Amino acid sequence: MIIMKDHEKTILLEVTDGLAILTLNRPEKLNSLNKAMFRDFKSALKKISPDQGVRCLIITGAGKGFCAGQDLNERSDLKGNVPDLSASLEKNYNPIIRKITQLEVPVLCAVNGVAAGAGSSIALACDIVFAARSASFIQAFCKIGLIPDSGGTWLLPHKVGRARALGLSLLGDKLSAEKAEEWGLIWKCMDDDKLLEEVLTIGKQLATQPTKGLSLIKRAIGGSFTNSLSEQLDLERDLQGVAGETSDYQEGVAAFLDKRSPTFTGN
Ligand code: LHQ
Repeated sequence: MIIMKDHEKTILLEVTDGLAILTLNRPEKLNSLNKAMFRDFKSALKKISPDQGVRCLIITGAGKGFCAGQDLNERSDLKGNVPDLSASLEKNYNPIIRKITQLEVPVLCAVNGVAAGAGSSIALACDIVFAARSASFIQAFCKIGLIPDSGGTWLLPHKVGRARALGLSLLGDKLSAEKAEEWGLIWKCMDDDKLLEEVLTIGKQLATQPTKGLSLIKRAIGGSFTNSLSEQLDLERDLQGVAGETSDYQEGVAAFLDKRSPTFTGN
């Protein structure tokens, strides 16, 4: 029997009253991603769905960093060998980004410290990104001859536009959380000692909301990046049709008319 002590688990997952908190847990290496962590990350994300009682997810990091991207120690044996980075993206990073963006619950990110390389992409793939005032975002890829990956070349221009995406990616400079908020890269930055408490309050609230409706909002907003206005109107028509069939819609209207607070089940 293998007994895992908490400090040996690369990912911690805690679910309380529909709110899941996923913590990247290799604090001594700024939660950089190694093989064990990919395995545990993917397995934890499989547990996040309304069917399994989860109605909101918070992703954060243990210790002083959020995530420093790929664990470069796993690349220490390169010594002239040509690594297959495409395979690494296909097997590990891309499935994680796809999964996070396709989850049928709101995903909040509490960026507690530096988010570098793929660590930045993971944070930016979440639906609402909060960051501690002392946190920063670094497109570290260019410093080691790589391109922003894990969605970086899509997420950055979509969020901050071409000029800023290129500046960040080609220079690899540290972007402060305050600047990230000012540029619209993230939703909000907060005082360090308030970050987790405030994100938890928002997460608990979201875990009581009409989960199905929220997941449809995510799909609609997601669709807008590739749709024309006309296609988007069709998508809204279809998704609103689904939203209108939920019991939470019935409850929302009934509660409004009764002048009481609604009790949503997520369905
Ligand atoms: C680390 C790391 C790290 C191991 C800090 N690895 N130990 C995808 C496809 C396939 C392959 C390649 O990559 C990718 C995606 C990517 O993510 S590529 C980008 C990889 N990440 C980086 O290049 C960032 C490297 N780290 C840094 O530049 C700095 O550590 C930052 C700016 C993030 C933080 O700097 P400091 O706050 O000064 O912290 P530190 O450098 O002192 O780090 C603390 C410890 O964490 C230290 O260990 P030590 O044993 O010396 O105390 C670092 O070695 C370790 N660490 N990042 N990525």
